[in-house]
Amino acid sequence: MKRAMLLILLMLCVCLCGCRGPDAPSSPADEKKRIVVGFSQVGAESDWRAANTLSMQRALCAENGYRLILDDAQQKQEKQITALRNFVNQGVDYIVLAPTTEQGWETVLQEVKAAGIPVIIVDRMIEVSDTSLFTCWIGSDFRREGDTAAAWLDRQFGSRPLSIVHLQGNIGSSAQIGRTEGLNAALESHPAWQVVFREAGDFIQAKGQELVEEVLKKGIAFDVIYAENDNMAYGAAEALKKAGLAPGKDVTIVSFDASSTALHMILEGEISYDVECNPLHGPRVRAIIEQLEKGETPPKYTFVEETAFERSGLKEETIRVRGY
Ligand code: GZL
Repeated sequence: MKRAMLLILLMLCVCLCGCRGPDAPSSPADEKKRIVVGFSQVGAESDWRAANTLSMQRALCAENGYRLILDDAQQKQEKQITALRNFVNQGVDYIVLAPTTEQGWETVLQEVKAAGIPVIIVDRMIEVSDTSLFTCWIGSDFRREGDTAAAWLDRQFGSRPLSIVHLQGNIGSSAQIGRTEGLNAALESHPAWQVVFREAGDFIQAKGQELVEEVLKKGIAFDVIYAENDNMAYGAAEALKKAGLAPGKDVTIVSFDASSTALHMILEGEISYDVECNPLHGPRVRAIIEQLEKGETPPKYTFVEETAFERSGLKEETIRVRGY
């Protein structure tokens, strides 16, 4: 009898300790099962960046089996380097890096490689002598974006004289390098085009506005503003309006990113052309991690599909469906 009682008592203990209802809060065991991803993000400087961050958060969420550790570097590479070192110390499973600039990653990526943590580069490119320092890259062809914008300028203005104000992104970032190269190539083939002002606005709206206010104050004449992202284009349009000029009428604005605000400005006639830069890397990064988890090898480089927008053919519905 005593033995039977003991047995029942033992089974009761096992049951109470071992089982959990379906809706029990996640235990440390569950927490352990999640894939931990350290994401070093450039910052929060633009609509594009906000959409990119949200895309990553939605894809690498707890419901999908991830724990995302997001670090905002405020556009400073040194903060990203610190973040990568912290991720190594935290023993994350994967690192996703959206690099501020192309140079300066060798040392810290050597440390990450030594720790055996795969690195996925998103958005902009990095320049490293040893490409085994990162597993794969997914992002945009920025030179093609610049060429696309320059080709539109050619269709609008041909070989007529053109004075261009060029608002650059962060100097040394792939987005700035590629978009600037595209314009420079067009300047080579259009001798009557000239850049009358070129400064870095760091992809920030306030700086875009300040630079155009500076140009207007100096009395520099110009026909076109080539803004390397939408937020600088918003600032530029604001500066023109404050000076009594009509963006899209008195001055043509060409921009990059194609965020929803900018596309509405196209509908309103303020921005004339906008080259898309797709920020929705979250699902792509998740697919890459799931490939790696299965021991598969993702492509080393993946360029995302992108288009461009102007007034003709653009509808409210297009903007709504794109959702960012
Ligand atoms: C482009 C991205 C750029 C965007 C800006 O892929 O790196 O950085 O064009 C953002 O809006 O700040």
